[in-house]
Amino acid sequence: MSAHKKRNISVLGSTEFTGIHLNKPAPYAAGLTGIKVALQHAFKEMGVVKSFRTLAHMNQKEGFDCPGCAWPDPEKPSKLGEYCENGAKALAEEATNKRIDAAFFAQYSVEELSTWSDYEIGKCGRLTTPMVLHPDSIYYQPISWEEAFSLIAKELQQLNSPDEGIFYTSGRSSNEAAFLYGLFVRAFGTNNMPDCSNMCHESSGVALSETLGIGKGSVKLDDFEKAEVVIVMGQNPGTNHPRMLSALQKCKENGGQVIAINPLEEAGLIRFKNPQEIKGVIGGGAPLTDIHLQVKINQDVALLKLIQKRLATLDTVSEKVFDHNFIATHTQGYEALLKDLDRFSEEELLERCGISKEKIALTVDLLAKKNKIIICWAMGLTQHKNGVANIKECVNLLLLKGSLGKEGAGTCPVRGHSNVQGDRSVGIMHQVSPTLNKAIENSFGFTPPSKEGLDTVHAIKAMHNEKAKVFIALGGNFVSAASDTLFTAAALQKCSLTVQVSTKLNRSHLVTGKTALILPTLGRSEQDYTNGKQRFFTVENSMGKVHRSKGILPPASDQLRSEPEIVGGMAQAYFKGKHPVAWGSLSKDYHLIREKLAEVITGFKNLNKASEGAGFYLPNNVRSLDFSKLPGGKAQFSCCELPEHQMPKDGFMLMTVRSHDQFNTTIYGLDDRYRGVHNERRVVFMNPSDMEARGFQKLEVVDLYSNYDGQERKASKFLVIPYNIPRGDLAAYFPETNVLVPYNHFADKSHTPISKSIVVTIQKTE
Ligand SMILES: Nc1nc2c(c(=O)[nH]1)N[C@H]1C(S)=C(S)[C@@H](COP(=O)(O)OP(=O)(O)OC[C@H]3O[C@@H](n4cnc5c(=O)[nH]c(N)nc54)[C@H](O)[C@@H]3O)O[C@H]1N2
Ligand SMILES: Nc1nc2c(c(=O)[nH]1)N[C@H]1C(S)=C(S)[C@@H](COP(=O)(O)OP(=O)(O)OC[C@H]3O[C@@H](n4cnc5c(=O)[nH]c(N)nc54)[C@H](O)[C@@H]3O)O[C@H]1N2
Ligand code: SF4
Ligand SMILES: [Mo]
Repeated sequence: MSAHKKRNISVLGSTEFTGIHLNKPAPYAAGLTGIKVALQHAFKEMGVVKSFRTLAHMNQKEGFDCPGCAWPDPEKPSKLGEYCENGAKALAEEATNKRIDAAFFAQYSVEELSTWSDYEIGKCGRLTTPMVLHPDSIYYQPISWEEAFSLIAKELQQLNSPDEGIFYTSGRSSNEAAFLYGLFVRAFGTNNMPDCSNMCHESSGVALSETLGIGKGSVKLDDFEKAEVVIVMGQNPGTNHPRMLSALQKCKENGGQVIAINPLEEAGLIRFKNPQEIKGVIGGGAPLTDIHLQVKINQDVALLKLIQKRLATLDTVSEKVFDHNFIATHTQGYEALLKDLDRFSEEELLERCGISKEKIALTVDLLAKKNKIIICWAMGLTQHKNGVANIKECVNLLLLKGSLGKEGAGTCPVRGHSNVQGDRSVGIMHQVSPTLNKAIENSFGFTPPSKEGLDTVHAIKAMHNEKAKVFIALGGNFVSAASDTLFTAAALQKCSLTVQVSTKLNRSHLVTGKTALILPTLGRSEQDYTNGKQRFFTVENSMGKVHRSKGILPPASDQLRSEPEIVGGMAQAYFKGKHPVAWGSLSKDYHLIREKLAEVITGFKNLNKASEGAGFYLPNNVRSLDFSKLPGGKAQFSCCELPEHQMPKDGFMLMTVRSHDQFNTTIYGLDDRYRGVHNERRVVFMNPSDMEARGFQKLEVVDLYSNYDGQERKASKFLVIPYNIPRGDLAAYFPETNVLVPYNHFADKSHTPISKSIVVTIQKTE
């Protein structure tokens, strides 16, 4: 093979405008339009008959789990359909009738494909056959599975140390696949297992583990029916967890109230027309939010401190505001917290969060009287330098109110990918767990490595420094999802081999190492047969319930392999029979994987038996108020600092968010219906007063710049849209704006990139 020729790859793809038109932001979510749009997407990708047949099995007991988000299914799913508009889009994207075959790759070089937009790339169809990109080529060519596995084994063997390998996971993999993958990576000899959750809820995991002793939430779905107050912070459920709106609706019907804390007035939080009810289709729908606190970006700590201070003042008068019995029995650090709050003036806190005194008073009044409180949150809290502090302040509030370990109350970090929580539970992590290592050693007869591995941001750095040379991804789209797109691209391009186990074509197949492999795999919705017998797998939802999922569609191609088979194939080629783990039998028999998983991972006892039925909840110490593993055996109050930002003159704070028509880097369409934007993604939302001050017209073309540590980064060509957003704040979509996020600026402790608070300046495009 000749020496590597540098390919001419367009890392960012097309930046052409697509023909915007604007409407008023929608006054409600879902309703008839939601049903219509869901079906349009489904029919276009799958045809009418297949759409109805497949949707009828999604989120049903005998069917498959929605490939969209991790929101749980009700105990008794409605036979009429238990999915939302965006679940239908996620399914349509996976179950599309379009195919990418070897002829497609012979026609289009990676150089040409890389100039397309992510939307165009994603719409090409399902990957059907393993492909290789040789160092001297710009065209992918077919390769057999066995040759692909040998190529991987050879590259892995050539590394100077196992720590030169990076093994990424995205949260779509089943528990079985993820467990086997983690086992292979450890057997290979490294803990370099960066995961999409490093860019996602890692801040929640860190904050909750330190304060409550478990990195997961404590509520169950039916707690929403019993809650007196649900606070939805830094989350846009109408788009990203649409069926959560039904849970909020039930809370309201039972007399509960909803507080939304968000710089934007998201449609899904204003009013919900439940498509499963007649009144939701023909009526005006149900109002959801009682109080909207339009906090400035990244000022949630200030807001929560202000609320705690006001509640503390009221408590000195009535003593019924805080749950003193709960505080005395279950917590540590109460006095220190009260003292610490004295450091902050109410005036400063009020000014920082930018909310009116009246709204704060309303909120404090409501919270003072109630003690069944749920706090839900997502990326609006986790993706900041102080992401961990944001969540610790939420825990403070719940502890003060005794809102844990009782029905209708608790923590609810709302997870992203459908099995991201399960993947972590079964051992995908870069941290070392001595208990897990011991259990693996006992069950499998080898000693896993005890050195901490690299998370996402540190894996990028290692590849850039050529300290890591082989990158393998079980799902996902690393180059577009990670921060600092150009830096991340350069890091991947320095690798000797990049491998993507994928269902659909994406940019990470085009921005590659010297050699690259595409290994096509089965999706959720597809049947997984071996020796004439259909296999199923298990997943864990956002509330810690494990249940099974069984596909119903014939596979997109007869060459696809399941994820456990692909992992097993890599392991067999690498170890060549010289390893105590029976990789071959495990990758064929998921029952066997589950047996071993149950032996090794706490809480999964009887996994095989339990996953036959309705599923089961994993143990959760917060539900039983057992804090014995924490200092003093108590839940911990935290004293956190306020965030500091170096704002230049004319600087703005930018949050990078999802449109209504995308799943992370998968672009379903070009609309963001609820925010009134149609047929365009290159937009930046700005307060009309800021536009006036800066002399920007509606749809002015501008460039965004960030400048960290003296390095300027630029995102070119965005259209300014006047929007109801606090002054000084901006919003734009990811992945287009990931070029602006410096890879080496991330949350303290959790290392989550600062994708929701990027300091930028903005200039008219020359
Ligand atoms: N359809 C669809 N569903 C999805 C996804 C998808 O892309 N599409 N992605 C999945 C994944 S992986 C994830 S992690 C989740 C993400 O779900 P979300 O976290 O809801 O997604 P984002 O669009 O990032 O929205 C963040 C929200 O936080 C607000 N926000 C931003 N900064 C701040 C802040 O400083 N303070 C406060 N209080 N609010 C702030 C924004 O205005 C926005 O409403 O969704 C999952 N579900
Ligand atoms: N600026 C900015 N950046 C962000 C975020 C943000 O809010 N702002 N959000 C972050 C968050 S929360 C997350 S979770 C990450 C997401 O990061 P990733 O998880 O890496 O990205 P996805 O776009 O979800 O991955 C999509 C790809 O997964 C593959 N895929 C889909 N289903 C399957 C399957 O069943 N098996 C396999 N093997 N592959 C499959 C398809 O090929 C598809 O192209 O992005 C992060 N990046
Ligand atoms: S709420 Fe999430 S899991 Fe449920 S159907 Fe919608 S996208 Fe799928
Ligand atoms: Mo996520």
